[in-house]
Amino acid sequence: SAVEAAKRAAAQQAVKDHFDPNSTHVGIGSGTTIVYVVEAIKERSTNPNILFVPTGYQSRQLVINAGLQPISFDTLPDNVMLDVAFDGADEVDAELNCIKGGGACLFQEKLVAERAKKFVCVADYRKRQDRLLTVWPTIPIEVAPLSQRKVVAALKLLGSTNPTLRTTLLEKSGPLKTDQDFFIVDAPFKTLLTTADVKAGKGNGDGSDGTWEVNAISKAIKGLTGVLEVGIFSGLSGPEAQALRDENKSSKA
Ligand code: DER
Repeated sequence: SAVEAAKRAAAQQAVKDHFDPNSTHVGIGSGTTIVYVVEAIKERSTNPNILFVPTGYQSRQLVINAGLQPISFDTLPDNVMLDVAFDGADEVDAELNCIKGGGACLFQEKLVAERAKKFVCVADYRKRQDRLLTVWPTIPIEVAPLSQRKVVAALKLLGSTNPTLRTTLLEKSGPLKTDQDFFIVDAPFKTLLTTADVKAGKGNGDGSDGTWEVNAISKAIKGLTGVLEVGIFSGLSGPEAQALRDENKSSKA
């Protein structure tokens, strides 16, 4: 299909541009696009000693089935940063902020993304929007089961119309459980403003006028007791990315 071809093309380009065969540690995300990333890495990888950090059971199985060497995130030596981490996204905005969590793997995905010198988001044309929550309707949030009802109530106070506990009706009766044995709450919000939007006066961005900026809503949700992680990946990650961000700011100044 055209979509699968687009996913494969995005993955091939991402690996061509950002996979260095001399890498020692590479992060592998979750979802369907990442399957093409692993295929492309397999085609280019000559070094059998590269260690691949998965972001959940599906990602780990993908690495193993490709004959690549997995290493668990919690056995990484403290001083080791991943050379690069590849992952998909549900939506990406003009500032490269991402909505992630469609596959309910957002916690380990964020752990790995933040441990990488460079985070490469592989997303086909469907994911690209000016602002987050344009097409993808909700922010996925990983929540401790005991706190789920309280978190839903708090999300409504932040302006989410109908936060919903994710269930897997077809595969299992009852709520979906993540690889951490937590719940996912999907919280709809109005389209999120970028930092540029707030600077341009398009809204307060702090919820006071009903509009939220990407980082502000992410921080507000993360601050709720019982929330493990929020499916908003803001900007790039890692020290190299910080330098890019600073460079961007100075060039825009
Ligand atoms: O859950 C995630 O964040 C995944 O990366 C995901 O939603 C992207 O999935 P896709 O590559 O199957 O669209």
